[in-house]
Formats: sequence, structure tokens, C-alpha cells
Amino acid sequence: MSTLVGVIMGSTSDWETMKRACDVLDELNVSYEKKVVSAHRTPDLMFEYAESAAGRGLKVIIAGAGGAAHLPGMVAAKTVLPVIGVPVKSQALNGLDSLLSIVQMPGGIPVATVAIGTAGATNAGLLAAQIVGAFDPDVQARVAARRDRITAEVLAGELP
Ligand code: RP5
Repeated sequence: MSTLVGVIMGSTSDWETMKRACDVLDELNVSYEKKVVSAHRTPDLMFEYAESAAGRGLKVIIAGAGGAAHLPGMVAAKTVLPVIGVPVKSQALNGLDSLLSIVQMPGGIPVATVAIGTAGATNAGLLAAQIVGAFDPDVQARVAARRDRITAEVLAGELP
């Protein structure tokens, strides 16, 4: 079976954040590939990656970038696969620049944008698994079991 999720990021410096998405996909046993693809440093690779993604069997792309974060939107422009954008926390503006760059897509080319930073990357992994799970009952059952575990942990929690 082909790899289902593509996790791409603009720089190796995004890995600390984007690792969270991969951790979730590992935990839920959803196949993925990971790669640095930069909109401004490797634009030809970005187009090639986006154009070939569906044909290679990917079902969802998670794209993380920081600053003037055009990677998710440009990838979304070149594929009909769902693209989840992760705004990586930038040094200068704490990721608000990344968030606004990714979330404000003009109507017609959607990017499903998650929160800034590690919470967003975790949720991107979960959202990708949920999309895959809509067509794969085993993956959906693992997502549901993860939810149940979180609920049980909260219910068992005690305040000091
Ligand atoms: C973006 O610029 C990357 O996504 C990264 O978040 C940011 C900084 O990249 P580096 O200068 O650390 O490579 O392209």
C-alpha cells in the first residue's frame, strides 16, 4: 500500500515543530513520508512534489512553514489533495506572520490551517489521520481510542 500522508516543511529548522505531526501519525500507525520542501529555496521541487502527490497515492499533505509562509498555499494551488497548513512559530513575530500568511487564502484554494506551533502540528497529524480514517475504519478506531484515552486521563486527574 502506498504512503498516505506527506509531511513537508520549509526548513530543517521547522522539524522540532513538525515532528509532533509525525509523532501522532506514528502513534496512530498511519503511513507518511517527511521532506524539506521550500517555497522560496526549492520552488521547482515544491511544484514537482505537489503535482505528483496524488498520483503517488498520497491522500493528505501537511505543510509547515514560518515567516512569510507561502508553502502550504502554493502546494494547495498545485494539488487537489487536502492540504493542512501548520504555522511555525517565527522568531520575529512569534508565528503571527506565519498564521496570517497561511490562513488568509482567497476563496477557491483552501488550506486547512491549524494553530501556531506544536499544538498545531499535533492537530495537523490528528486531522490527517481523521481524514484517512473517514475511509479506513481501522485508522478511525485508533483515533477514537486515542480520544477515549484522553477523556479517561482528564476524568482521572486530581487537583492538588
Ligand atoms: C521558512 O523560513 C521556514 O519554513 C522556516 O520556518 C523559516 C526560517 O527558515 P531557516 O532560515 O531557519 O532555514 O522558509
